[in-house]
Amino acid sequence: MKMIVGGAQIGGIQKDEGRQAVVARMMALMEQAHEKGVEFLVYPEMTLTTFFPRFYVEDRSEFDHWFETEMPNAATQPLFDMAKRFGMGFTFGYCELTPEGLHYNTSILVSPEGEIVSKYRKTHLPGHAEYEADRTHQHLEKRYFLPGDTGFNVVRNQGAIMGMAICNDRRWPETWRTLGLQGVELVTIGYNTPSQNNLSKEEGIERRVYHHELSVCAGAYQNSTYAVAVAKCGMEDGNHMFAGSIIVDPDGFVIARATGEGDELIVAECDFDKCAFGKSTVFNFAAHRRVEHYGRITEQTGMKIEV
Ligand code: CDV
Repeated sequence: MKMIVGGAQIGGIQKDEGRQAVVARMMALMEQAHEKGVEFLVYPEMTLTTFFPRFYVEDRSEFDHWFETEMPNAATQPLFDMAKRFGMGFTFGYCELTPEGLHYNTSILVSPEGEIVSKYRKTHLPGHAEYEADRTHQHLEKRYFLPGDTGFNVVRNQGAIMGMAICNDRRWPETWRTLGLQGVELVTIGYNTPSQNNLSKEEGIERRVYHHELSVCAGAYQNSTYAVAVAKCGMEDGNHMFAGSIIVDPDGFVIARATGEGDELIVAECDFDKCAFGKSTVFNFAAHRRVEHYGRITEQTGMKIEV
């Protein structure tokens, strides 16, 4: 079963850029995608707003205006309408404030009929919860979000088994294997990855991009799944985030790649029948996994040196 899949990379969103302007940019990319025959489109993490965890506020409720209390809402409804008109499925990330007052870094998967068929709340929140004066850049995701309560789930959408992860999740093999164990064929990942996080230990942008790509390619290969990883990138109010959006095949090869740091569409044809080979050979989980030796994965969080 073949599907043309797109990744809609979004360039920087400044603090004063409203939702409507961002949704207009998303719709321009969706229109391009439609012209290229895209049937399913992936947008980044926190697509609707700037990456505000860069900034500290003592009273975190001052940042509630970055969160959505319903989805779709007035700002995003035109995007849902356009996708339905095109018969295109899509996924995007946003900041969710629930009726109970809980804050999550969320993504949703929307069917071509315009129904939200799956919701995922980010599991692995990087960074810290309090202002850290010795850092050159703050990364306050732990201040503004709760760890997600959904876990990693899959849904059958447009004939393929799809699962979502968000940004930092892509670096954790547990994410991929949990989806792989459910037969995932397409993993979608939106991300905002700062090029610099702490100048006192500068890694360099090339190394950071390499680690991003390594994680996605390895996760795709080791679970024999396609993966689409899409950036929000470029400059946001003086902070740079790297681009590097990619589509990866079940052999772990990059089959589409963004070339710039702005709004950009990447497209690839995914043949989901190709997922079967790895899933039935090297990564035939039923035949080869040895769960009796994996207990530490769920029983232990941090490293313990006992020798
Ligand atoms: N938004 C993110 O989760 N960013 C992290 C950075 C902080 C390392 C990432 O894993 O890309």
